[in-house]
Amino acid sequence: MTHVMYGSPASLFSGKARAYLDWKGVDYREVSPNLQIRNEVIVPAVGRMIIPVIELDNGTILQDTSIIIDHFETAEGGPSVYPRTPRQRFAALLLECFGDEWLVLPAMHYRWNYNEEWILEEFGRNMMPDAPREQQLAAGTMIGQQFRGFVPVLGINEATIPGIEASYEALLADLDAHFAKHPFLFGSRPSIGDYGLIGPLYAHLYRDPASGEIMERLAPRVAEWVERMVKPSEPLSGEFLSDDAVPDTLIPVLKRMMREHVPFLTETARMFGEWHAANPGAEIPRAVGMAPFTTGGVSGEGAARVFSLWMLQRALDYLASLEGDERAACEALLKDMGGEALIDFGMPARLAYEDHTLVVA
Ligand SMILES: N[C@@H](CCC(=O)N[C@@H](CS)C(=O)NCC(=O)O)C(=O)O
Repeated sequence: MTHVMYGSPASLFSGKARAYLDWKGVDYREVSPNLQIRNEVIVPAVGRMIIPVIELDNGTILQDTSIIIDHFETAEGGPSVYPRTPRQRFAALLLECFGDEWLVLPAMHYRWNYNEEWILEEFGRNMMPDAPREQQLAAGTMIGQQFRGFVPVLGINEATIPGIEASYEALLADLDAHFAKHPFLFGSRPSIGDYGLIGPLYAHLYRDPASGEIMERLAPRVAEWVERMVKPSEPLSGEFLSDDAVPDTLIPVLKRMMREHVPFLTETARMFGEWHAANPGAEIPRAVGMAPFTTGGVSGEGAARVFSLWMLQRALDYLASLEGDERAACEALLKDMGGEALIDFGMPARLAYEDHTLVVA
């Protein structure tokens, strides 16, 4: 028996998990979840409908791509996507958080404002491959409504769209310059940071046709990196750069995270602290209100998602584990990227992900 991944070609986080599993050489098959899998496997095990979900060959269910990746890193051994040296590892964890939690803005904007009809049909094709087109469109529209509903909640609207597009186009230019010099973020091996970025940059921003045309036109080297990521020609190969080098070409990308994402995370943390003080022991909600953000010079408000803090905590835990020269090297890197706010971030409560749910540890 092999492992099963319940996932879908159009899903952001399925793309992250799939790219990793394929590079890692994991023996698995991917199954598109139908209603029965949803009701009999995913919802009973996870408590809600979400993909990707992995069912291991021993029946264990894993959810959350970071948990899935960490499971196989330990279970399979062999070359790792986690750099061993401090600056690279810390920067890679930051970029995983940035990709997973911040680049959903451009991903969802371009999908729903440039590819809506296509994606509704695509959802339908995945659900009922043999049905006539009209029926596929009707089924896809039902599923699509839920995801379309996330768009305003994330803070994507007429006022913020110009900023989201300006920021995304500038990010593409920065990444295009980086990939002119390096195949992956930190050398010739993909890192956990590459897997964070591939989620949004594959399904929504490369595979959706109108988005893919934009990426090919503005940043062809980013499109080539996407192809290297999702069709690894040599799994388990490559090296991270020597001497713990973080390429200069990544500094603008990290600066963007510090400038746009970190203030939003800081406000999310403050709001979560208030919520936690007022609701001790209560189940953690997905969002603790709407927090202000600025992207591409334009300001808006988006759902303050507690999960984003758990992703940031992964990077901050690593920083906290370092001492002496190693810690000093990471703090110097933070200063280079304008990330001093992360040195004493002050997470209001420690978070843990237990039984597929966020809890205060
Ligand atoms: N952080 C999770 C996120 C998974 C996720 O958001 N999956 C999306 C599809 S790409 C989903 O199923 N969303 C349903 C929902 O959020 O209600 C992970 O890394 O697996």
